[in-house]
Amino acid sequence: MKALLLVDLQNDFMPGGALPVVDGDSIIPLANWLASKFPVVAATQDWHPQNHQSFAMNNPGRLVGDVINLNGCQQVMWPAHCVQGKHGADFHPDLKCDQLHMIFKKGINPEVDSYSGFFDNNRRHPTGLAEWLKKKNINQLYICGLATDYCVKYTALDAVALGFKTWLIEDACRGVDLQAGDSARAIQEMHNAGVSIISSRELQVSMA
Ligand code: VGL
Ligand code: ZN
Repeated sequence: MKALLLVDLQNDFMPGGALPVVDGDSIIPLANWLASKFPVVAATQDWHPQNHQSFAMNNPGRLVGDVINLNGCQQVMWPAHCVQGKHGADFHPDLKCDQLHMIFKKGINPEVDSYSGFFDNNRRHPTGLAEWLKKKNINQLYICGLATDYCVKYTALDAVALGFKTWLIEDACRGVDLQAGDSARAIQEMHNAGVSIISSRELQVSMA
């Protein structure tokens, strides 16, 4: 059984948002089309409390882009983003949320970030996504969304590690690219770990 996972299609990751991904909004129509083609569709939602320790503003003296040690994890300092209940944490207004069967919130613990849709970065706390997919007999997972080099990457790496046959729908993702080339390197890393990289066109052909 196949499922589609839409990663973090939220206002703050769109142009004009707090942590904007270039062209992030351009994948929304594709995400809506993909969601209409899959029998099972889930989404992740970055969902931080105001005092989240991944925010530079909560670490005096730290600037956005700095890397700190946060409770044993390497942590990039981000602008405050996806704060629970705020507009920035909402899904893009054009995303057809009626096509989502389940939403998994992550990054709720202020002391640890959660890039992956499956676990906190310290891998101690599952979000429930793996259980939910297994209960639905999903063994093939197609992933797209934002951002290629962070939440999409870690979600895909966890998916293969958990035994799902995993695809990255490459043209339905966009990256942050703090360093030039980060997204391309992330895709290579996913490929090396066993994630199949496909385009939405190839997927469309294979589904026809
Ligand atoms: C993300 C940085 C911080 C993402 C979330 O969705 O890729 N990146 N929080
Ligand atoms: Zn975040």
